[in-house]
Amino acid sequence: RETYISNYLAATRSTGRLMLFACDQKVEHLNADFYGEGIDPADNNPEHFFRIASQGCCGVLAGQRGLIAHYAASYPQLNYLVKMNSKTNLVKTAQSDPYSGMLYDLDDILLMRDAGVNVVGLGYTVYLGSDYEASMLSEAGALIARAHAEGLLVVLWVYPRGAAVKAEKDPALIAGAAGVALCLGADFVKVNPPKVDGDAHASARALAIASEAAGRCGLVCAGGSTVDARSFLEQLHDQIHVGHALGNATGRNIHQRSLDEAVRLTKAISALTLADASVDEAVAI
Ligand code: FBP
Repeated sequence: RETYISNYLAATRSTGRLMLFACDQKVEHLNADFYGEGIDPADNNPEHFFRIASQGCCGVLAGQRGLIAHYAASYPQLNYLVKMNSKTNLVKTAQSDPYSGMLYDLDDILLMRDAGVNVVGLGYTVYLGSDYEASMLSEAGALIARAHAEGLLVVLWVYPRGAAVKAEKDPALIAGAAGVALCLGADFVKVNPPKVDGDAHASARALAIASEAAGRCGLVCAGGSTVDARSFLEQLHDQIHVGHALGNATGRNIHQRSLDEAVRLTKAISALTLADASVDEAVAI
């Protein structure tokens, strides 16, 4: 229990809120998120993640075990959250229901922790509504129980997806996803922001219903594709103050920028997420 509390405090920087830097896209989206038009060339080098996190400010760096293992010795001060499953986007969900399999066993992560890597938590994706939902739910449930016994916190990515799902960002489905994560025992649930056509504030109000449905499981939103920094911070401010999100989970909007810009944005996001800064205050950082 003491390990769990200290990991929780480290991950949330003693605020109870989460600033998660999502660095799992090298598997999820292959290299499309890291090289090409509109993406800073620095992003093609995986060490970019670690430079940003170490010079900037985040609660946890979330990525697959191997990515973390390759760089953690050079960046021992960071809090790591190991993503336990992943799949690539070559799996076309229009033709087949998605399944994201476990990549390694919890024991492998505990060995890594014993070797000195600062692993504070685990992540796992459930595709709700997929034909393989039952497998992912039971893997997630068992993982959470074991992780908690080992003092690790768990963030579930819960994405409604598959042939049975007509609209992945339907507000009622997102609220349902939040409740599923709570019932599995997750500490935080990461969802896509619900979509209400043409009205950003209505989307944030829909998010408030999902946050309430998540109960004692904190809800955070995926960042999505990169937009200008102020627009991103305004959206995040709405998610927190209207949608009652308990933090953020941002990937591309951070790492697709130059090191300087990305470092600055992590500080702005952290100020807004963890210290209730206004958008103007965050932009000025
Ligand atoms: P972004 O902030 O870049 O949107 O990352 C969020 C994220 O959930 C990643 O953690 C994950 O790899 C990816 O998006 C999954 O996206 P998709 O909806 O394409 O499966």
